[in-house]
Amino acid sequence: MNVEKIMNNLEKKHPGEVEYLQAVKEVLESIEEVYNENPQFESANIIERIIEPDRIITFKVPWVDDEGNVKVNLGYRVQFNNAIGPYKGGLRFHPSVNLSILKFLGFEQIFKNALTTLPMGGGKGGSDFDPKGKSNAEVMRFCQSFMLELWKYIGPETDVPAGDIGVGGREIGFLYGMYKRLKGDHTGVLTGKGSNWGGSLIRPEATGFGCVYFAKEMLATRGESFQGKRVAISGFGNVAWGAALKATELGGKVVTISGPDGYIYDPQGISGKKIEYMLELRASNEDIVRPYAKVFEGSEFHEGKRPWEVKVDIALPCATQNELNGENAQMLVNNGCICVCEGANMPSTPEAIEIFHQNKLLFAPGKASNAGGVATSGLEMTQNSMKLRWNSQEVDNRLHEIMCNIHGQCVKHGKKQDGYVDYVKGANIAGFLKVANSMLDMGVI
Ligand code: NDP
Ligand code: 2IT
Repeated sequence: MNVEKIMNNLEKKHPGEVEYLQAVKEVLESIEEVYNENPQFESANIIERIIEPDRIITFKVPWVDDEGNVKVNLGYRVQFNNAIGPYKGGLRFHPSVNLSILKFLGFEQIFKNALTTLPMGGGKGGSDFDPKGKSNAEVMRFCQSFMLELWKYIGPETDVPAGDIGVGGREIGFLYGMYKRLKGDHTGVLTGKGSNWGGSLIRPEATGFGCVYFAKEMLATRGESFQGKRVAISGFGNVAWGAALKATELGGKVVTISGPDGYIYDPQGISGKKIEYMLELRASNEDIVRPYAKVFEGSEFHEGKRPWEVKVDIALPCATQNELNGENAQMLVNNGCICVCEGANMPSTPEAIEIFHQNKLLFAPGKASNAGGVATSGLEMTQNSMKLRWNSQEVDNRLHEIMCNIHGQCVKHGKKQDGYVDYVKGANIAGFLKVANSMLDMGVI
């Protein structure tokens, strides 16, 4: 495999799709060795087939705001690869959404879903709609218009969307309501549903919990644990919330959260009521963490800054892609951080990852460490198919088991001769082998 040549060709075909090209390059570099050892992949031209989505659906989403103005947003669904199961992946509503971002997320999702051990292919979708400052009625009308187009392309055995940035329980409710009306079926076509109408218990917590379970496994390889450790979390959304809950439960002290406006440093620890307050902040639809510092004495708001300058033992980036760069990584290393476990998708830049590897930090890429969200979506699909419901303990046990299994797969494929585990390589190889071998089994289709 000639990674440079493949990347040059891909860049010519998709100029300017920075995030997508970044994600593909990282995977190709990690799997190069394994790929070259298995000539059957080359003869089936697996690489060219796996790096392009099966199809991309784009559509316009017209809707009317509360003042009667007609608005138009763009909607997308990228159906990337369904070799091991129906397309599966979230929907993102954020003004930054474009095709490059959704293609990167869909590509990552293929390997992440393969790692979960459940039968799910990879997909992603969303819109450049900005939920910030919108009323409930506006969000509802937008979601209904979005689904009026999307429903034709999804189904419980075809493509099963879920949430991501800007899409939580409220949006899934509006989307599902419209799907149900159009289709006339009450099926498991979206995950992250309300627990009264088919949603799995623990799904809201799952990504953050899973991320902390993964970090716990990594720490254990060095005889360490969360007990007494200072933890920096970025973001204040669904994933950050779940991670804060579980890290605190395991004895860690979460000292930061962040938003687009800056970060909060709370040396006493963000626990109990303060974690509940994160939900209030999120529901306010205002996109800021600043108010936290006014509510909780002793905490500080650092405007326009990222939390990586704070001295911590463990960092859990849970906001968005490329939010932790080389400089931030160096700061974490200098401050004695031992473990970085990604809750978000691709939050660390390639330069940051290089620094973590050089300094032998425990570093987990999102496609392994944030797979608990989609894994629990998979468990929701299973419960919907079986028409039954597991209790929280049952779902949590399965989630824990899946995260331990993913950790094991990463160690198996990523352990170097000196004992250091390259989790990026491990996750990419394990995910790739499962999907590529499945594609081989099914011939050229
Ligand atoms: P939420 O919308 O609940 O929260 C996202 C957080 O990131 C918010 O704090 C948000 O602030 C912040 N954020 C978003 N974009 C930016 C930006 N450009 N600059 C700075 N901050 C930003 O989303 P989730 O918690 O669901 O998602 C967080 C990350 O986790 C994403 O990378 C997502 O892909 C990933 N993920 C989510 C899963 C899930 O199940 N929800 C599963 C696996 C991964 P704001 O929105 O106010 O801008
Ligand atoms: O990035 C992700 O894995 C998600 N946003 C969750 C996807 C899902 O289908 O639950």
